[in-house]
Amino acid sequence: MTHSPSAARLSDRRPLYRSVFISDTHLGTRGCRSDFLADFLRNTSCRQLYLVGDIIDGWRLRRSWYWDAQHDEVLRLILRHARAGTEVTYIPGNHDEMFRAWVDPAVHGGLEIAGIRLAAEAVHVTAAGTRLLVIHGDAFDSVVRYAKFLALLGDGAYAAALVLNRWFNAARRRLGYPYWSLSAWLKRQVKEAVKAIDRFETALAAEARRRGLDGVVCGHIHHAEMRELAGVLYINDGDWVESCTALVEHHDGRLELIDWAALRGFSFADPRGARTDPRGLGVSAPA
Ligand SMILES: [Mn+2]
Repeated sequence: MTHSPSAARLSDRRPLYRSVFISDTHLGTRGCRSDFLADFLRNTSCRQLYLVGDIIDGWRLRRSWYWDAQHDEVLRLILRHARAGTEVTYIPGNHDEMFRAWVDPAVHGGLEIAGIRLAAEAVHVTAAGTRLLVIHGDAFDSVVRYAKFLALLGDGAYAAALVLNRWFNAARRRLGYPYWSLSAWLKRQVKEAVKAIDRFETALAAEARRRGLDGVVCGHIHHAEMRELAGVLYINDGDWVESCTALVEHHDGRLELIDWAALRGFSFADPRGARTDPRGLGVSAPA
């Protein structure tokens, strides 16, 4: 007999997943899709929850600090998971590096606040015995802005760029300048972006391998991915700004990347908060 995830959650007390990994939520910025994230946290249960960096975005330095009730709700839900017995591990990233000062390497196991353990990194062992290095990944980043560039171009901006290129070169011609291809430049940039992502992935896989581990779980580049690389498993859990993805481990140790917005039928065009119910009952569970 098969249960839907929500039925399993209601019928017995076993959590939905063995572990859940999320990163790059960027709470404190307008970019954070906090309504989808709150919905995810409300409808998820797990033994271990890893917050893999860039969770709260630079509250001390940021000029355009943004916070609303939905952002509060996300924190409240994380604390609720911790209270309910979920082992929560917070691994700071570069946007929440203020927490890195709290991660004292001298203290074995790291600091714990309100049931949330702070650690620079972690090693997660799956039910199948796979040992994964859990780290944000910014230390292995050469040029991350390329990833954003790539995302931008993925959004149909390339077609717009071609139109712009025509106007641009018409103007250049009138001014007596030779033709300069914007589209060729963009193509070069995309190629560089792909190379930068590849370098990032290769560096992280190499680090896991160097430590004798079976793989790595990271975030940082907002690009969800799970594949074999250099003999180890490279997994990126994505983000909650440009996509809404999480890595989940099932009780048998099987790892899966889930796209929460797609599972729920949410659209990024939806007005913020329109598709969520604070009681978590008004929307149907994912299939
Ligand atoms: Mn980052």
